[in-house]
Amino acid sequence: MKSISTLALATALSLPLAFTLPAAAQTTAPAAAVSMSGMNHAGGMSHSAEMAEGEIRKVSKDTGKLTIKHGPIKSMDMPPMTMVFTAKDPAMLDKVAVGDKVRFAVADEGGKMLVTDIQLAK
Ligand SMILES: [Cu+2]
Repeated sequence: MKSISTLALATALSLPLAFTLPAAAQTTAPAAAVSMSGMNHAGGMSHSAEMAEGEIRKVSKDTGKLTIKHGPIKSMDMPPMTMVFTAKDPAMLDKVAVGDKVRFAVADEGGKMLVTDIQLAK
């Protein structure tokens, strides 16, 4: 029951994207490509939801920060590196431990790198 409604929601969310992309490609006008990359920067909703891979190096509960050795993050134009992120929700710090392999979503909030979602990877 629960998984079916989740699937329906995911389908509803992904359908508009699936239709938008081929439609934009069909116009083949350079302007379409420019406006699309512009939208990615301005809105960035679907892009920042993209999950990056990483490994937890440090959990700082007092400051609410996570040090993550991460792989490339295309949406942030970042090569693999180890860096400090701020956890959007302090509860995230209880879900992970040093050495854990994780998948996480990052958002750039006024220059501050925010982990908006994190989950353990196998
Ligand atoms: Cu980085």
